[in-house]
Amino acid sequence: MPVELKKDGDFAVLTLNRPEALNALSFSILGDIGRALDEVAAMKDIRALLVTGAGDKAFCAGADIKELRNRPLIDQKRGAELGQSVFAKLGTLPVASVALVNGYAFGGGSELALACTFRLASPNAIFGLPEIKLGLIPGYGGTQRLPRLVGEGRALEIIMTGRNVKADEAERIGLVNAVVEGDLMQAGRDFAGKFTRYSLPVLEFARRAVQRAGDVTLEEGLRIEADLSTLAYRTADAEEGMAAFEEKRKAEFRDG
Ligand code: CO8
Repeated sequence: MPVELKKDGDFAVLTLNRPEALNALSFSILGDIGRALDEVAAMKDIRALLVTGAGDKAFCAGADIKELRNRPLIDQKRGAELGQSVFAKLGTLPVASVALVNGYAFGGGSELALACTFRLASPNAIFGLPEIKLGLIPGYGGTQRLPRLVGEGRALEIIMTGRNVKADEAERIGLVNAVVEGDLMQAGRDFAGKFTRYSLPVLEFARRAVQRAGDVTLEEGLRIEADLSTLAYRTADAEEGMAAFEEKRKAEFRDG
């Protein structure tokens, strides 16, 4: 299967499994990712999603260029909308996602990683939005999500030159949360393990509030924060967290 979804303890693991084409995203694979993310949204007993690519060479080399070439224009527009809507699902999942970038992440591959909540990279990871070299521009969210992470000037430079961004630079400019040596899957579990013991709905409120920061005015953002922090305050988990503080014990959250 070109997209595999399995459960591994507290985690759902989504693997792009088309290593012979460096996990390139055909339209059918985008559809598979969308369906897999719907399944993740319905999973009851997971606390985070890990996203990775099969093989040791690539996370994902982007949209399938051979397929893109042969599509009529109307399908291309639908293709961009499909990619955008599938990747947007990552932002509305009830759990956070961590992209484990284990090699090339080009074009749609970088955009998939950008749509995840967090990104970890192996030292050989190489990011890029090389669409300009194909006479294209990014179509699966890159022009919008990259500047939100690294700033407009750097995003424009990366997109307009199509240049590669190696792992160490990606970490320096905030494109990835960390570069990790060794077992990237274990690093992903350890990274997510730093937040998965907290209340899931409250983590979701935090994600929703921060994700809106790049979209709205400060005034509107503060209103969103006030609403979401009030929702958090009303949970039984907030009651438990504050009681545990006073009673000098570890809080036991129940995701409600
Ligand atoms: N699409 C299709 N096939 C691919 C892709 C791809 N994106 N990337 C690699 N492959 C295939 C190769 O064709 C090759 O297959 P074959 O053996 O049958 O020839 C196999 O994967 C291995 O690749 P290489 O031999 O090229 O491996 P190298 O190690 O020499 O090079 C690279 C690795 C540098 C990653 C190179 O493969 C490469 O440059 N790939 C293309 C990267 C790229 O340009 N990605 C951006 C694509 S465009 C995009 O993602 C968004 C477009 C906007 C869409 C909007 C819709 C309207």
